[in-house]
Amino acid sequence: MNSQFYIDIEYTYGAHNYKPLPVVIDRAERVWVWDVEGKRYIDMLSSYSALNHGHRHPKIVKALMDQLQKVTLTSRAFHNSVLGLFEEKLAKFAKYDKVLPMNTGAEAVESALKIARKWAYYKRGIPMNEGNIIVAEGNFHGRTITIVSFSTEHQYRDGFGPYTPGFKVAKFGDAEEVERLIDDRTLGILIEPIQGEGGVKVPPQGYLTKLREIATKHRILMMLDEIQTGLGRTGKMFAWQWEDAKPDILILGKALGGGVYPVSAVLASNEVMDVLKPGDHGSTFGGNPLAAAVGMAAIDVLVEEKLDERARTLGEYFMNQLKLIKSDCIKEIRGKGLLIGVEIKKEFGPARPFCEKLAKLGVLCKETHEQVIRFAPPLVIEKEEIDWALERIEKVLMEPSYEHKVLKLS
Ligand code: IF1
Repeated sequence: MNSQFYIDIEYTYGAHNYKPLPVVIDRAERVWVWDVEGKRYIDMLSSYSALNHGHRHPKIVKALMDQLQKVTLTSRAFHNSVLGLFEEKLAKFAKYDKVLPMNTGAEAVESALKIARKWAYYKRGIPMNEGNIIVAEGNFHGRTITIVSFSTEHQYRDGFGPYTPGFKVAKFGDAEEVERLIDDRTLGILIEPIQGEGGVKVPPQGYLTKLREIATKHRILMMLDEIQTGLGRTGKMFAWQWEDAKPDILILGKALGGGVYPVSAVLASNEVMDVLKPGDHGSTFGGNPLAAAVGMAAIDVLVEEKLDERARTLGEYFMNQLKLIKSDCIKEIRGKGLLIGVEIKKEFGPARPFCEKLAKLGVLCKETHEQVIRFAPPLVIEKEEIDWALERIEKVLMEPSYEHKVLKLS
């Protein structure tokens, strides 16, 4: 069967909630994927930073295969011989007292909101069910109804009301506005250290530190969604480490599953996490043996292969090389570590056609919003592989300048 066959049956039988590039991936290894015709591509999206370890990392695949031979699912009605080891490893790795194991990022975000609210009503004296949480304009935290209730992106909310109340929106990067919005019902702040979907928006240096100070001063919870920025992506194990801004609640997902299994988690102190009593919250698959085994291997590989340092040094190299490309269509190049966005000037059209041209040349990436091409390769990428991609990126970014000049002259 050829690619079109797979594209057609997906279109016939699958919901049309995505418009994928016309690439049908059949096989993957580290940073490379092959389509059904055997054409090779370099993966510069990493499934939105879920593939920090690369495709099918041998140590992570082995952990999954070994656990498959023992027990895969027990529910939390019983204990299992892996979960506690994973919780201990993750708690010590991220330096928190306790871990709530979940599956997807949105589930972890929802769980964090529930924990924060319960803490506010039972520990902080905020009147029951009257709390509010401050979020950022341009936020992306998942697709549940509560989460899209505080999205500022029309399409993510349209047709999904009525919406969950209890959220206030502050301009991203503006700590002073956050403080102005705090009232006697405010219980927390939920922020992405860098807004991925928002267009790889990096806040001013010091923003996270100011949020940390404000949260401490007003005794409200600082919650950081590091589902995309965490686990080495920005050049530190956690993006908050670029400043002195350790959150009260840390939310992880994506790469915690090593690119082979959905694993997410909420981390907090005993004082915060202990508001959850047996029966308060749960999940069929949360903390299952496969997730725990893979989660432990994912943490081990991050540390053993120093994937945070790789993201820092290779990210600097990638960013500097991109900045040498003298293309008229580039408005800005921004990001941190191996989370990089190239913003295209509006007069050169949206970013999508650039991604389509790059795919034809064997480079897989994705536009975020209209104008930004996001480059986020696996952190195991080699410098030579970045160079391979850069050759093609430069070719595509230089093309429109030529076309644009020719059109302008004519
Ligand atoms: C889609 C975006 C990225 C996330 C952050 C929570 C979640 C995500 C910071 C939810 C998930 C994914 C979801 C996927 C596309 C992708 C995405 F474009 F949607 F926004 F990465 F930027 N917090 N992001 O980035 O985690 O429930 O998906 O496991 O929904 O289209 P999830």
